[in-house]
Amino acid sequence: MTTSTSEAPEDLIRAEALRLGFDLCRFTDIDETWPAAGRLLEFVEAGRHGEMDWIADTVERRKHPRAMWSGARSAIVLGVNYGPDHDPLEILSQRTLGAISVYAQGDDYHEVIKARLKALARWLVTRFGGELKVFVDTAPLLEKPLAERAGLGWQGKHTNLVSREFGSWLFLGSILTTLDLAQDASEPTTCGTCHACLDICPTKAFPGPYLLDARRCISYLTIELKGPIPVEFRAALGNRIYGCDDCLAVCPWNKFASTAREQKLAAREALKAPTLAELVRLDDAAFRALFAKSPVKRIGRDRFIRNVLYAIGNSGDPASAALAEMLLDDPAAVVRGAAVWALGRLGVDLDRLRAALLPTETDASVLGEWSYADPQGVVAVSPSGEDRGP
Ligand code: B12
Ligand code: SF4
Ligand code: SF4
Repeated sequence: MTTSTSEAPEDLIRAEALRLGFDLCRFTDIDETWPAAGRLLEFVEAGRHGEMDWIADTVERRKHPRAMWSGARSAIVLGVNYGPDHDPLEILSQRTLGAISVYAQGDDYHEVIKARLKALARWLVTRFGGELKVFVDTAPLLEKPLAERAGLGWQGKHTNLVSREFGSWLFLGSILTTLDLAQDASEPTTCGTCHACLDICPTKAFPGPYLLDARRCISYLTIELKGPIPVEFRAALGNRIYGCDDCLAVCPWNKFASTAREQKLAAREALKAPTLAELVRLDDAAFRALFAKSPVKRIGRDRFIRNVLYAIGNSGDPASAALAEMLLDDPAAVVRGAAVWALGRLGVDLDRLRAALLPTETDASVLGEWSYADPQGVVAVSPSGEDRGP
C-alpha cells in the first residue's frame, strides 16, 4: 500500500477524473473476500433476480472482482451526480402524464460514463502503465459493494449507494487495474433508524432492510420484464412508465444533493412530463426518434407501449379509452393484452369489443386478458391499488 502525498498517483488520478467530469473518485484494493458474495448467492438462490438470467448465469464471476479478472489489484470507483432539478414524486399525482424515471430523462448514462472511463483509462496507461478494464453497469461486477468499500457512500436500506454529498442520485463506474493504489477509507452505513424508502415502495419490493426482491420492483417490471406485467402489480404502477424513483427520492440524504452538472444527463423537455395520449400513439419509427440516445430506447416500442397502456388504465381518464381501443389489434400481443386490461380498468363495456376481436385472437396471453376482464368491464383490481399483494 502506498502513502498519499500531494504528488501521489491517487491524487493525480483523482484530479484527472474530476477534470473529465466525474464527481467522485476513490480507490480500494480488492484482495480480501467480502460479504457481498454470500449476499449475491442468497439473492439468486431466492429467485429475487426474476427473469434476469444473466445475473444467475454469471454468478461465479460476479461474486468478486478477482473472480472476473484475476490480475486486478485495485479498483478506481467513480461517481457521476445525476441529481434532478425537480421533485420526481410530483408527477405521480398527475395521472394523464407519464412518469419516466430521472435516470432515463436525459442521454443514456452508459454512453456518457463509458466515454469518460475510456478517456481516463487512456490517460492512466500513458501516465502509469499497467493493464486495466473499464465497467459501467453491464459487466458481471457488483458495483455498489465496490463503491461502498471505496467510500463513495454506503448501501442504503433501498440497496442503492447513498452519498453524503449527492444523496441517492449517483451513477457508478469502475476501473479495475493491475496498479497497486492506496485504499481510501470505506463509509459506515448511515441509515440509522430511518425506513422511509422501505415504507414508500408502491409494490412492497423490500423483503427487509437492504434486501430487494427485483420481481416486485417497478424498475424491473417496466424495464426488464418482457411479457405482460403480473396483474397484481398493475394498479400500483400508477403512471410510472419507465423505472421508478420513489425509494431514491424520499431519502433524507438528498437534502445535500445538487442538480447534475452534466448537460447530457439533464432531463429533456419532451421527457419531463409527456402526456400518455401522445406516447400511446408512437409507432416504431416515432418511438426511436423520441428516444434516440435515451436508455428508454433499449426496451423497444412494444414493451414501452405496454407500460403506457397500464398507465392509461390507471389514469381514470375516460377520454383515453379511444386511444387504448385503437391498439386492440396491434401486431404485438403484449400491446393487445395491455389494451384489454386498460379498457377494463377504465370501466369500458368490453362486450362489443370482445365479440369483434375474440374470434380472431390466437395468443394465449391475450385470450387470458379477455377472460380475466369481467364482462361488465370491471377488472379484478381495486382502484386504490390496495390489492398490491402481500
Ligand atoms: C440488476 C440491477 C438492477 C435490478 C436489481 C436491483 C438491485 N437492487 O439489485 C433492477 C432492474 C430492479 C434495478 C433497478 C434500479 N437500478 Co439497477 N442495477 C442492476 C445492476 C446491473 C446489478 C445489481 C446487482 O448485482 N444486484 C444483485 C444484488 C445481489 O445486489 P445488491 O442490490 O447490491 O444486493 C446487496 C444487498 O442486498 C446487500 N445486503 C444484503 N443484506 C445486507 C445487510 C447489510 C447490513 C448491508 C449493508 C447490505 C446488505 O448485499 C447484496 C450484495 O451486495 C447494477 C450495476 C452493477 N453491475 O452493479 C445496476 C445499478 C445498481 N442500478 C442502478 C440504478 C440507478 C437503478 C434504479 C435507481 C433505476 C430506476 N430509477 O429505475 C433502480 C433502483 C431500484 C432499487 N431500489 O434497487 C445504479 C445504482 C447507483 C447507486 N447509487 O447505487 C447501478 C449501480 C448502475 C450504475 N452503474 O450506476 N437495477
Ligand atoms: S424503485 Fe420503486 S418499486 Fe423499486 S424498490 Fe424502489 S420504490 Fe420500490
Ligand atoms: S431513505 Fe432512509 S433508510 Fe432509506 S436509504 Fe435513505 S437514509 Fe437509508
